[in-house]
Amino acid sequence: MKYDHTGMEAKWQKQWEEKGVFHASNDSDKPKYYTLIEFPYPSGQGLHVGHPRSYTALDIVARKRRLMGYNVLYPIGWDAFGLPTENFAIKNHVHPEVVTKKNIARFKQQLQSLGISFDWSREINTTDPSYYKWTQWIFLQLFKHGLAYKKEASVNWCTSCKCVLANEEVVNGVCERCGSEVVRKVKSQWMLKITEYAQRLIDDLDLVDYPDRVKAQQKNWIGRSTGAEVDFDTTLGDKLTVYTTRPDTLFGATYMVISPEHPMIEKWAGQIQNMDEVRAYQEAAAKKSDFERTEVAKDKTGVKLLGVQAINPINDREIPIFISDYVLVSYGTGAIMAVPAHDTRDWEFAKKFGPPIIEVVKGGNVQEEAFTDCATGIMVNSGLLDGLSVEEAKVKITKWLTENHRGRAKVNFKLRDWVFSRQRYWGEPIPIVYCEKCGYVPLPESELPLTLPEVDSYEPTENGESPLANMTDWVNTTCPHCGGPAKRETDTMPQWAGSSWYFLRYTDPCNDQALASQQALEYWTPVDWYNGGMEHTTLHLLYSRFWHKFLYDIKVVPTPEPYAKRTSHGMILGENGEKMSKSRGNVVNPDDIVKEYGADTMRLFEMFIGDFEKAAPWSAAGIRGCRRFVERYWNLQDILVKDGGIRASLETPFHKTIKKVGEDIENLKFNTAIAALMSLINDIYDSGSITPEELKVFTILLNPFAPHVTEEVWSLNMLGEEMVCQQQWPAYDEDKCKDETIEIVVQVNGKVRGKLSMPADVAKDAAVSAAKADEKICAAIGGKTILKEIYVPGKLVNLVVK
Ligand code: ANZ
Ligand code: ZN
Repeated sequence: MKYDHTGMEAKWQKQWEEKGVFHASNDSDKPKYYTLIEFPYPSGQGLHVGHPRSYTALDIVARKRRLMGYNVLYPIGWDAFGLPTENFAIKNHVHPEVVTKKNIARFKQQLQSLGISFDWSREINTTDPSYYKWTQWIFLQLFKHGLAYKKEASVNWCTSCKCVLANEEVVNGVCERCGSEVVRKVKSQWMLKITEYAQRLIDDLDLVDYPDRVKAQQKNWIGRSTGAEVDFDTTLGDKLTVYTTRPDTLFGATYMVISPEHPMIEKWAGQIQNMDEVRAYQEAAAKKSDFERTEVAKDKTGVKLLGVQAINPINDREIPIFISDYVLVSYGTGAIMAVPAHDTRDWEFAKKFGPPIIEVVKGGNVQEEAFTDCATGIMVNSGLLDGLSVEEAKVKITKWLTENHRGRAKVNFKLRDWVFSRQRYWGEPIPIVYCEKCGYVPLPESELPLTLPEVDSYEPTENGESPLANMTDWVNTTCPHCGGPAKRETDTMPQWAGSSWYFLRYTDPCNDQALASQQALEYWTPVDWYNGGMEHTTLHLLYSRFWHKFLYDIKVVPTPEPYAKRTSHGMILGENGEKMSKSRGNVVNPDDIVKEYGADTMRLFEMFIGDFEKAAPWSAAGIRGCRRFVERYWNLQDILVKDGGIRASLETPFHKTIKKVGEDIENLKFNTAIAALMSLINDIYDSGSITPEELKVFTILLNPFAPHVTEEVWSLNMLGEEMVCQQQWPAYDEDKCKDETIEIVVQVNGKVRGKLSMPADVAKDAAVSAAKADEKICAAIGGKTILKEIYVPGKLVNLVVK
């Protein structure tokens, strides 16, 4: 019988679902295991061949865990709010909900055709009011704990999406989503105080098993630094405070720079003599992104404030104050002391604008080659600090500043609070009303979910307000506090809201009393193994850790960290090695592959394509190779004998393969696991036949990778009761993993004279006697006297003769 995947795959998919074999139980005596992949955004393009790489990998883990006797939760859902759907809706005049439904149906059908063992009974959808009710509920808790607040902020504004972006969504100065220019704009925004958790988000990385590169990226993004705040008096009487990581260089601070948005500029507007020039500069700076402003390479610009000077507290010298866009308002205090001898950007600025450059660390000058090593230098031109090392000087100056009330030690973080509002329709409404008398008032929890109203147009308004702002019926409401007239918040939550807690909902997806029951959370969390993209490291992964820590603090979840283990897959590229995209014409549609070769082949190929953690190009030849492997497996049925266990000649290859496949799966080495199965099948064909027991073990080992064909072979040949996916993962015997006989090289006076087959654990005496008894070796010795017998265990015997 020829292998034909058509029909076979759909048949098994139907049976699995009908029998609910992949449905996790919330009431089980088995140990639990929670595997998770990042749930997809159901875009209009359908599934990409990149999606199954992650899904298949964890499917293999999930299926293996079930075979090992675990109660496994491997859930799936839809992260369905977001801009692409909204933009499609605007363009085609259909409701985003309709678009979303259609896209989900397509994704679901595609995913099911791959035979991933998702628990479809727990499917969730972030745009479902019964889901976003709890997203809104978490927002209210954040608000009640002072972690959600509204603020006039200078934000990233995408000129094309007409929408605010978080810092994390701005990549190389452009919108992460659409690639358009991002400018700064002052807007009143809802913010979440992720900064309050900055230290814990760093510290608790010690509690989890994440790849080093993921931990490093999160730490860099949070950007903890230690230094000091220093207060500078000014000639206008006001104080200007700076943040510096190098307080030791205070004697070299020959000017100050404040950001163009610094509030002191308005206060001083009457006294600053060149205010026109200042205003022009402010306007130009507002049009630039933080990325452009802080680029080291860029030409420095700025304006000196005429009519005011600062006073360096360490030597009472008057120094000029500039505004320049390389100082950001959002970091530290928005003001710096500039030390041109030891900071590259200050040096470039001083070269152009003239303030003196005073060296204070010998061996740490910007122009010296050893500059990067400046922290190893010795202090000079620095009064009380002269002769000290940089580290000693930092301690001494910080003490001096503190004692003289001119400053204090300070820890700073690069991480900013999370801009949490979007001026869009297709997102969770923020459950807050504004009352003239009472201010921002939370909706009573009993009024959740606050559902999206039906609107006719989804376009953002001309002034950048959300389309909801035009829905006066919906907007005008009464204040839950005083009963007076009030207005609803018209901004909605960002794309990242629903995904910040979705893994909790899977544990108890239909609960309408709580986001999930205490019991379900106790049993299932934390997630045991979470695989996702590196691109989410400083977005979703960080956001969800923050929400989880907050939920832990208010005793909603039982653990401080959401995910015990995180892994990350590489991208699948086009055949030409470039990122797959329509414009490059190198997109592969998974539907075509499944149709032509079958899901089992597709899955095997996606796992065989290369190192799981690295990018790998698609290969049509690779697909055909995997298809041949499936056919070879199928054809084992032609050489199947009536009965028998694992034959002695195949015992070692079988035990070795069981061990290798099991270990490789745990270590993300799916490609070498498949290679081991390919090698075992060669050994089987070499032997000319296969016994039922051998076919049974091989089938179970292959099942997580190729679940359909293995079920078919299992049932056709009646290899056991129930389905393969309900069997037990085979055990191996360490002793039987060793090759039984090995080749030992025999030398006479260092010259190879023969190779002998011996037991793997042969001892010296036996090895030497066997060598001496061999005819060829005897001839080589030729009756001479043996002076020395050398044995290298498992490798060689050398006889020294004379
Ligand atoms: C004096 C100095 C001398 C500095 C020196 C550095 C080297 P990290 O490590 O990233 O935290 N800085 C402070 N606030 C800033 C802002 N709002 N915009 C731009 N730059 C700012 O960087 C801290 C250093 O970056 C601070 O230490 C300050 O320059 C600058 F040899 O102060 B330093
Ligand atoms: Zn009120």
